[in-house]
Amino acid sequence: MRTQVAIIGAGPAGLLLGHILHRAGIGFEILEQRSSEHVLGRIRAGVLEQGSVDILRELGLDEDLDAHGLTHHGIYLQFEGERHHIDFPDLVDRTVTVYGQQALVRHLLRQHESLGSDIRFEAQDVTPHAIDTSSPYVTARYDGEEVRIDCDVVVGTDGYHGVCRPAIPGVRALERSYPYAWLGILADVTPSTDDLIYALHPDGFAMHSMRSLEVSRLYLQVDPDESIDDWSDARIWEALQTRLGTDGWTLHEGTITEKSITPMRSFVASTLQHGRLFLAGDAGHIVPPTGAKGLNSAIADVTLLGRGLAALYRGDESPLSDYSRAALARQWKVQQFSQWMTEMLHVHREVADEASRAFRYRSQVGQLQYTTGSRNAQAALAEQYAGLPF
Ligand code: RFL
Ligand code: PHB
Repeated sequence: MRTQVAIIGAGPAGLLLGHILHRAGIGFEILEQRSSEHVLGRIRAGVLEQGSVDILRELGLDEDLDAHGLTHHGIYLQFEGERHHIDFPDLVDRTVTVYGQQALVRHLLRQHESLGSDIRFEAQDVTPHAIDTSSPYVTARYDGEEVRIDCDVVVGTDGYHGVCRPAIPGVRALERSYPYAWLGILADVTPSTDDLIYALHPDGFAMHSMRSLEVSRLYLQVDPDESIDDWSDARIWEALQTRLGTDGWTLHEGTITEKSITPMRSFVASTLQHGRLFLAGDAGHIVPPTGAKGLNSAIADVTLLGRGLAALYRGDESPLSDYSRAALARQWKVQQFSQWMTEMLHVHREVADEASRAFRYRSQVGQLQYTTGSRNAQAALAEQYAGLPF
């Protein structure tokens, strides 16, 4: 078998890259190790930057987004029992859109079905080969048969645990982990807020997001070694009520339909390309979810990579050879923003002595007071949250 671009991984990065290549008239094939049901069942991210929305519009992939996406004009930062709004249109003339990754993946897949795209789910032992040469290929087992796909370029959109990054000789990991995790729930209840609430509370971080006008998404900071079995629904609501509570506001409770704990990590690969292999999305970098940047970074990467591949097939290799440098330059700005939001909003229980812990907490309150009190600081937050240019 032969194609122009072999894409490994059918998450949002791989599926969107397929659409970008289709638009450019470039042939592709996507190999995904999981079933389509599994891919469609993953919940994950919820916020799209304005630039991500613009890309989906340009590609004509905005029908479902327009029907179900919720335009948001900012976020709330809450601390010391008070809530402060950061107004994005006023500060930077931009908005963000709440639109679940699950809905995006469903729409991208449906559109691929109507194009008749070549996507192979449940492909086993997917392996890139000869990436140092101009004739790379990918092998896999599919429907009990060994397949070999010859191609011009291999793209690894196979997430953090994929096979493509380790295939790059000498690739290094620049990373840090955090001494906390997020317990996330989906609940059948109308959101109790118009914009997302990010709250620092002495018991830990809490957040109120949503998926629709009927479904709320909420998160709690927990210790990374905690078990979800120790968090009954009643205990979760009680913690959310305590951490998100403010005078005169009610958090409405509803049936919890999903709950899980996610560890938090910052990670960047030292390069996103080697020969004819390119990495995009979580395969190349991970952020803690506090800044809502993971999905958006995946969209930014494949946009850049798509432009590079289109130029390659017009006979100009230079944008593609600059891909890793350009994508990582943007990614490091996103990394520092995600780290900044994360450290400002979480309780640092790992700090051993009480005086240092109290100092840390009060300085975070000072940081939040400065951020909410200064128009310049608010604008810096708004500019980064609503998204840096692609
Ligand atoms: P994905 O989504 O992990 O997809 C990778 C795909 O590759 C497949 N795969 C393989 N296929 C073939 N062979 C192999 N050897 C393979 N190994 C893996 C996998 O099965 C999978 O289908 O990566 P992608 O496409 O780069 O997309 C990245 C995003 O999923 C991720 O960054 C976001 O979900 C992160 N994230 C958030 N990002 C945001 O922008 N805004 C948010 O609000 C936000 N919230 C979140 C998040 C992630 C979370 N979790 C659970 C990690 C909230 C949470 C709780
Ligand atoms: C979500 O809705 O899942 C979500 C929103 C904002 C974040 C993280 C997650 O920062």
